[in-house]
Amino acid sequence: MAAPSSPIDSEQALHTLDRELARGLEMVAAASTLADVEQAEAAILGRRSPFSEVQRALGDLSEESRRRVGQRTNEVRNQLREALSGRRTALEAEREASLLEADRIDVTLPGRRPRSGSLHPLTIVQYEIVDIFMRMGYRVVEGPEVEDEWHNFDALNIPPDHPARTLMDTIYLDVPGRPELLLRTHTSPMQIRTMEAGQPPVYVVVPGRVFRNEEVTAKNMPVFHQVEGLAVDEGITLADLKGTLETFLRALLGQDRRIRLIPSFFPFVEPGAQAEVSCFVCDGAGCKTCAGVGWLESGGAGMVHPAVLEAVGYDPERYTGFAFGMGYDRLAMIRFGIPDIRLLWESDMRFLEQFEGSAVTV
Ligand code: YSA
Repeated sequence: MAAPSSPIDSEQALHTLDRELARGLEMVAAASTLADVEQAEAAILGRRSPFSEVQRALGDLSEESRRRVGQRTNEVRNQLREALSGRRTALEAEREASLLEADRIDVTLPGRRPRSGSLHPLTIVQYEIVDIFMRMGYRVVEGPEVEDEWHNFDALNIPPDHPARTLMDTIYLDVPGRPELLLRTHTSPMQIRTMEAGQPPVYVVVPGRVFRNEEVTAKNMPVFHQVEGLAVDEGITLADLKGTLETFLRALLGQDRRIRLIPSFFPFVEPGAQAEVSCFVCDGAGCKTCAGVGWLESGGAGMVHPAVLEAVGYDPERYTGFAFGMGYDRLAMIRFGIPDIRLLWESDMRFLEQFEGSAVTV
């Protein structure tokens, strides 16, 4: 409760107002926190302050005195409020500045770089292969990894008792009622699927994973990658096959590489060939990398067998074609000088880091 105001005269009142103004301005100037300002306001203008007492006593003064003292009261109140508000603004600005200072981030320091991934060497080689063939006008398609015997073998002129079936140690799937399902042993079944899907001219490449029940060695994996190529048109010859493989392997492995086709057998081509590329280390002279022969094997190839063309309803009298299947894990080994195929599968960062920034250049 406020103390009852005692009657005062106007001189006394004016004196109190001057004193309170001086005291108030001093308190405001000394306030170093916002809480100090609140306290000062309560002390100078609060209900129990001498200033408020003068205000309450105004009614007891004569009219003339009330006018004079009332006017002075207003002036003093305004001055004090102005001082309080100025101090508050200044302290708030100070607080804001110190908060900003505390939150300051030094952007002049080099930032911590998040580690970004990079392409796996196999992916780099796959992209390069696809790019080379696309520039030669080939279409890129992908096929199923789970195949049936018809596409993987029969349609490719490999009958059930043919030794080629046992040569490619096949992994059959255990699906009830579907004994014909297997993991494709090569990408060649996509030759059949592509030809079944449309008429010549056909120019496609098919990159993808293949599976064989094989032992792991420095050059062999049970899961590896092939890229199949198929061109069927009128008037295609063995020279087209050689020229295409030469263009491709030189673009991938270097323009000074030489290519040779040595006779080989695949039931779905006639004639069949093994495509070899001159050793990138000794350029054909013979060294450790190529086991002294001067050449590195890169895949199988040949002219599409007329029986295969017939199996998909193409007229072998009108159309001829070539096909090839390259193992690109081994192409990646040649491309980057990787001595052991297992390195491609081990996810060893020390190995993979060497390919960071390897541009996909063709
Ligand atoms: C042949 C004639 C054609 O007209 C079309 C395609 C072919 C290739 C045939 N389909 C095939 O698979 N032949 S192959 O068994 O000799 O494999 C081709 C390539 O795959 C090999 O030259 C080799 O580079 C790679 N390869 C084979 N087994 C591998 C392997 N790479 C890694 N690990 C294995 N286990």
